[in-house]
Amino acid sequence: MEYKLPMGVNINLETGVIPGAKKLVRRLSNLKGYFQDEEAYNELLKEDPVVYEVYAIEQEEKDGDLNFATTVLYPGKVGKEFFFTKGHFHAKADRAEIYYGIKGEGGMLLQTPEGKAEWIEMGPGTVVYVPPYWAHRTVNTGDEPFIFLAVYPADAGHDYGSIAEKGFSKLIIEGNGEVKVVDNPRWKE
Ligand code: M6P
Ligand code: ZN
Repeated sequence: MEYKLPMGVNINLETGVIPGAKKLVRRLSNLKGYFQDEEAYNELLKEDPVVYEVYAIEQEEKDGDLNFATTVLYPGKVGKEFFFTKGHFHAKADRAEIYYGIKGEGGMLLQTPEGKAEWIEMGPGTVVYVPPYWAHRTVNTGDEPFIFLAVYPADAGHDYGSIAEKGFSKLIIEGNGEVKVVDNPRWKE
């Protein structure tokens, strides 16, 4: 038996950076078709801001192993809609996940394959359990970076397809200075 070696790393709690992790950057241009307000999207595209960064320590896609990653989700809006991550089902749909809030304010939007949605607010210290089969997207509803840790099975994989096409059945928007969860007018089952 060849044993892997254990390791410990310190997450920078101010910046979200995990030393030695693989860094992924998602700009607004990588989120084409995701936001409702196309005019606002095209206007902001001139700056093409970074919407989020992911620092991931990933293992081979094997049953029983675990990956972990921090996400730094920047504050901002496209029209009234707060910045969010793409959101995904797991390719192995029955794989669960745990998120842990580190810094900033936001929440998680979850959805079953049938389109039943749930919104869970997150701040520093919040643990969110993502059950098997639920798609999940995080949203920054604050005015500083929203930073969190995610721990997920190494063989979970990402299935972006149906969220990229149909989105979530709910939108998280700003209205009168408040965070509102509203029906997505473009949602169809
Ligand atoms: C978390 C984890 C990652 C995921 C990342 C960004 O860190 O769930 O697996 O990649 O968020 O989310 P997305 O892949 O939906 O853009
Ligand atoms: Zn996931």
